[in-house]
Amino acid sequence: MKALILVDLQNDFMPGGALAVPDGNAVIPVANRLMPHFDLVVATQDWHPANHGSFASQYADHQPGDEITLNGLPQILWPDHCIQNTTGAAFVEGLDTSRFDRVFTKGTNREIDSYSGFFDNAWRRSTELDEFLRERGILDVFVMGLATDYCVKFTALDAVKLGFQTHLISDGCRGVDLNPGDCRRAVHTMQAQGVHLLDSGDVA
Ligand code: VGL
Ligand code: ZN
Repeated sequence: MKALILVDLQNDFMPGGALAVPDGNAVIPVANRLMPHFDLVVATQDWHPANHGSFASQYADHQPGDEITLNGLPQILWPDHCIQNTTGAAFVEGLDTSRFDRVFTKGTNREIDSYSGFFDNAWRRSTELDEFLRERGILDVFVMGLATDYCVKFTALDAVKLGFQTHLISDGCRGVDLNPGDCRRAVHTMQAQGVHLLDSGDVA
């Protein structure tokens, strides 16, 4: 059984959004085309309280892009994004959300960020995505979405650690590249840890 994991296909990550991922909108048609080919489709949704600790606006002396320590963990500071119940946090219009079997929200605790769809950044709290997939007999997960160098990367790496055969749909991902080369390095790291790369055309 195969699951498609759609990572953070939300307005704030689209061009013009609060944390725009260059060309992020290009992956929406890929998601729509792929969904009918999977046994299960799950989506992650970045879902922050307005005072989230990853927001640069929470600190008088910091800007987006700065790195701080948040409760003992390194944390990059971001513009305010994906605030719960705002348009920015909503799934992109045109994305066929009727095909989602379930949505997993993350980043809801202001004290810790959550890039992976499975766990927070300290691996303390699970979203229960792992159990959800296992209970349904999923052995293979296919990951795509935004952003390659953050939420896609950590979702795929956790999937490998949890024992899923993990596939990255390359043309279904776009990244932030805060430092040039971040996306390329993220893909290398994923491959080195056992993630298989493929194109959406190889799936369907
Ligand atoms: C993401 C930075 C902050 C992502 C979410 O979806 O990759 N990146 N929050
Ligand atoms: Zn976030």
